Amino acid sequence: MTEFNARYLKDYLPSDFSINTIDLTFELDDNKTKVTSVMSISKNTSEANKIILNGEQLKLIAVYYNDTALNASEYQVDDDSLSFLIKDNECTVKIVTEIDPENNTSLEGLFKSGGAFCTQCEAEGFRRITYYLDRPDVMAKFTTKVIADKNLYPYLLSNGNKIDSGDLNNNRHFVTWEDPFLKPCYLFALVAGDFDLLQDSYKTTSGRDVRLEIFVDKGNKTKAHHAMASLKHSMRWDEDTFGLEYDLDIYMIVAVDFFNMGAMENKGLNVFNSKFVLADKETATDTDYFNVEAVIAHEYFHNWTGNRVTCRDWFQLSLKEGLTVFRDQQFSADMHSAAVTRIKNVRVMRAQQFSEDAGPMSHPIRPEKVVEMNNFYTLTVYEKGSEVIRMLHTLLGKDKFRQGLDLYFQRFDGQAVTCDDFVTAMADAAKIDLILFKRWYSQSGTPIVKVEESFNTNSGEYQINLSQLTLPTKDQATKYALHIPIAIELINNEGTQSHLLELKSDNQQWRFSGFHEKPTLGFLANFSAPVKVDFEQSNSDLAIIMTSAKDKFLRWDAGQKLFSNTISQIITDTNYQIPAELIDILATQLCDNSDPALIAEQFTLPNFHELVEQFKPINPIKLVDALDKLKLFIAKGLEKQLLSIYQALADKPYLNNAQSIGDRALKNMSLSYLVLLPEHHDLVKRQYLTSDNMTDALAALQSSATQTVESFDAMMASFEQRWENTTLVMDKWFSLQAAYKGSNIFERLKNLTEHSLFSLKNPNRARSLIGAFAQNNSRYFHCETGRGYQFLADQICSLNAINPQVASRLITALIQYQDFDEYRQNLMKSQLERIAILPNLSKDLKEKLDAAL
Ligand code: B3K
Ligand code: ZN
Repeated sequence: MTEFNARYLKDYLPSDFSINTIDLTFELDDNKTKVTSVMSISKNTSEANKIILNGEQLKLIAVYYNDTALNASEYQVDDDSLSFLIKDNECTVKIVTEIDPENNTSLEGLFKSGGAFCTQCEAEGFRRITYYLDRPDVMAKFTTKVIADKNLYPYLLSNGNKIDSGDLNNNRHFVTWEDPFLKPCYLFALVAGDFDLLQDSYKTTSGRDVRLEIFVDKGNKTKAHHAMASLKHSMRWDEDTFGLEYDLDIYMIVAVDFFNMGAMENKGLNVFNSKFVLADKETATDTDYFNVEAVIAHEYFHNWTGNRVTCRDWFQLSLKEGLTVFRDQQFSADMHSAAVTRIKNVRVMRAQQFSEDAGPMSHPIRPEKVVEMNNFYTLTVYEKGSEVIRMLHTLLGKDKFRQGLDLYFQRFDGQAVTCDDFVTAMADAAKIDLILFKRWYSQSGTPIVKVEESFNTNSGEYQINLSQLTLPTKDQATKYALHIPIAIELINNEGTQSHLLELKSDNQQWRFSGFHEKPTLGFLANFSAPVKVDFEQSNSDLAIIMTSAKDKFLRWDAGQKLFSNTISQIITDTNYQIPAELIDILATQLCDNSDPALIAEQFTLPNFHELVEQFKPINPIKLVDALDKLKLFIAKGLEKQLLSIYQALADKPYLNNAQSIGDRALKNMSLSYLVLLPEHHDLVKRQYLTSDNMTDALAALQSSATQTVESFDAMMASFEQRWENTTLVMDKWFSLQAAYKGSNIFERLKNLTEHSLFSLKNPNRARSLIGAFAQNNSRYFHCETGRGYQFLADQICSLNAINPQVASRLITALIQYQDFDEYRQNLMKSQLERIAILPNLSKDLKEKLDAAL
């Protein structure tokens, strides 16, 4: 078994060498692409003599030092490096390598997606293209010449501005690109293919004209308009909000079907998973529209937070990712309902990040130890990282935050820096002390904040005691107190007060006076910190918050708490009768028709994963049963109201605006309850048959999959026939199949993996079946026979050889076995052990298995 070495943040050393310029030439070929790299290299210290370049899966053809070919005794080459002596302070090195893009199923480096060549270099994929100092603090000026067949690859793209193009022999042509900005190699990109092109332009506030180009597969141009509009909105928003303008004359986006993640912010040439570009009403849901806009914005915002100022080393990943997620979340909140956007962010934290933070791969937002960097593109680095930036925003206020960001760019534009540099800029601009706050960067785990309150009727004084505790995690035994901003509301008849409390030690008290009766405490308004709250509140207090809090997040959260309290009772007491007052409380929320999207969120129960996090270790089937029971209780109790809401909205025409999107969310929420009552199954079928948009069609099918509605298979067959040639829609079809709640699910899964359109080589397709099953079909994924775990493990074993990154994502559902009862822990562990003995186990899986077993 290969041993993989861990790398540590504490071992960081600056590079001995700089690469000042790199001129690349690609002669594209499916299996033998020739890459010629000419680099001007200089020494950073006079002691430096041997350069060690990173390189993997490369065939070395030749190395030249100042134009003289080195012979084999003058360099050393092994599986992951090429090294030789650098005798001069400045020199030129030329390296020729050969690579095989067509057989590159890992989708890192240069690979083929459909008929097109494209690249993915972050984090360490450039070393699969050529030998290089593949680290983000080595920044060079790139010039790239791309040569390929003229008919197959009419578009030849790379970063920056096009400076030359022309014809060559053998029906080939070339284009040369020059990127005027220094950049690390992870931001390098190349695309060659035949596409439809959507063009537009944008004028920045300072008057610069920018050409906007979106490249999509032939026939998909009409589906690129939403992405283009989203790009222009993002550009405008970043100018208005942060004074940040785009800096090149051209911004290109290419959509490809084979992609490991969402998208990549390469300078001037973003490469996107087509899922986050293409949208029209027939094929994309309202959620897809939202996500396209958010990902387009995210990658665009990286141009400043990521590209202009980048990371010194990969341990600093949250420097760019946490900050950019925060920026895209703020953008989405400004474009849509701020409350609903915030609720969606919080659900991700509670359902997924909290469990990552408590699981075997627990790490701080700035990890200290990494084996495979791709394993650290996590919810912790991204989403919790964004929550940390949001806390700074809350503590500093909007204006000081902006001043801090201005200072950050003023100090570090064009450099590769650290999270500490960022926080220091914020502290200097706002003139506040953030020393304690920095602990959020180095401490993993989710703090639990315990709330105790008391009221003195004689003095009218209300007191809150807060204490914080972070439990030990796999990576860190000792935890310390953090600086936690806690927004609260004190709700009473005389008017609600809002306060921001700064909890900085293990225990702290606050007193508020002048009350005639005890106020109701709305705790953690807008989810002001990524913490768990330990606070027993009565149903009547929760009901007050649900109707009277000023902060909409608090209203929603009180409802969620009411649901989870009820679920907890159902689980612990099999004879528990859900109180009828729950229906009365919920009924009041249905009457408020000001924000339909928010009502839909209020009626969405905390999901399985959020509840596991609260009740672990737990028998998952008991939890699924309790959720089903509560849902049915609500469906019966509010049948009339839900039906009348449904009927009032059922035939409204499709529009793509906030009101219409909210109406659809409310209607489909109602349907998800009504479908629990067999007498309403016809609604589902009718909606599926009459819908003219994917949101409604999918909602009908989803309800049918989870309730095994009789017509499910017939509807799915018609759906398949209609969409078999539309890749992104077929991904939805596979996900619906995976969510099916019938006991023959395992036969169905087997057939699905043998379906002519199924392939593990396409990450979206693999995730749409395997990921969706593990994530959304908890009843069968966790079924007592262990077949659910076995199915997942089988697929991971196959993916290990094909695409380690995708395999490593999917294993999350198995490594968090501590969340479940002992019986299931053992079943899950035995599957993990089976994966652990695979020959050629990838570094990605090995790191996670070592942590979990
Ligand atoms: N920076 C990329 C993610 C790269 C992931 C590499 N495994 C996309 C993004 O966060 O915008
Ligand atoms: Zn990002």
